[in-house]
Amino acid sequence: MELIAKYHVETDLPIRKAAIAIAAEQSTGTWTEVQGADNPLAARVIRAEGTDVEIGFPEELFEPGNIPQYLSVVAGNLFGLGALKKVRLQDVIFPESLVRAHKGPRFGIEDARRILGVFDRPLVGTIVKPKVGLDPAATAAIAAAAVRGGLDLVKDDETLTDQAFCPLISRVEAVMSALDKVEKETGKRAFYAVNVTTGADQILERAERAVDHGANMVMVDVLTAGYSALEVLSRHVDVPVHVHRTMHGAFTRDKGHGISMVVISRLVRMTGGTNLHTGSYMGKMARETMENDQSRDALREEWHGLKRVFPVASGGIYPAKVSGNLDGYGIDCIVQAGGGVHGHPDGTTAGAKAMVQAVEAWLKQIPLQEYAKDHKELETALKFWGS
Ligand code: RUB
Ligand code: CA
Repeated sequence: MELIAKYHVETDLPIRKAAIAIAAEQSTGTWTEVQGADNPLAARVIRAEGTDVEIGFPEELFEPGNIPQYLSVVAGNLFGLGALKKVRLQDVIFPESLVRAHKGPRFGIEDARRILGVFDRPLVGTIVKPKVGLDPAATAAIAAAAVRGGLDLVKDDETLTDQAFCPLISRVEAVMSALDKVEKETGKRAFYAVNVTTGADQILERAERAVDHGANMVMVDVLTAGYSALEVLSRHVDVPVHVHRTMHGAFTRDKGHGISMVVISRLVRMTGGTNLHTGSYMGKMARETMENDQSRDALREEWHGLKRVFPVASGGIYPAKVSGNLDGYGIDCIVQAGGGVHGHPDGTTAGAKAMVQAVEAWLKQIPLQEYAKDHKELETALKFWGS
């Protein structure tokens, strides 16, 4: 079996020559002829047409279970090859043995739904805002206000970890005790994804400590911390993992160069995320919807028996942007708003209700303006941010 890597390549060389250069650089060869480079571990060019290149890498080239090593092969030094003007890794078809060397999510979509008792609608989440600067008590008050409004998930911003102004353990304790109180009063259960991102020497201990202090979900910034950080969490920590993709724009933004969100999605599913930010169809960071579709499918379609992962639409979302995202992602997704909840003129609980109402309107296929007539939080949101 082979691993097939698909690239977009821009070069002045004949495309086949460029493809051969990539295959050589990333397997047995180098810039000049060396003896023995035509051995069975040599990669081969499967396709080289226009700007499309597909390279087949023999399975034996890879160390099963070692994601950093896979990346050094399919997404390594080729990005610096002087003969290529641009190169983007668009997709990777992994052989079954490499996928199976990873366990995938310990908690998938179905598990997260079972924990919440929510089965028939998209989940609605929020990021606590202001992004940073709140102390644990203030963070907990905002989280509780959001869940009172009906939200299923409250998460930290990606830049909040364990700073002195809001120490992680005090934060977990404060937020979880506030959410327990809301659950006792209203029956509404929600996840709190506490951001445990840190260096490799500490992340597991930090996450375990967070869980010991009540955390029911942990969050990791996968691209800054590394896929191995996610993998260690999903294997050893007994709660679902929310995966933020901060820094992805450095790889994904240029459609001619870098690494696609689809590849990131596959790696996150292999290494065990429960939720992954995959981009929005409408929002402040909305980009290519085709890549959203492909990432969504990579997370949710049957794939060597691995559990399914929630795509998360986030970034500049408010009630009027909900339906466009749900049209793209469907029921099995999380739609999330920070400013679009806490910036509501009547506060966080009203903002949360307005988001939930926008999801209800989509589910019932009722136009938002129509639904807003007897849902005052939504009505206020549409007036304030536009519809
Ligand atoms: C959203 C937010 C998210 C990013 C992520 O806050 O804090 O971290 O938008 O973007 P707000 P993506 O709702 O106030 O914009 O999900 O595209 O990676
Ligand atoms: Ca953020």
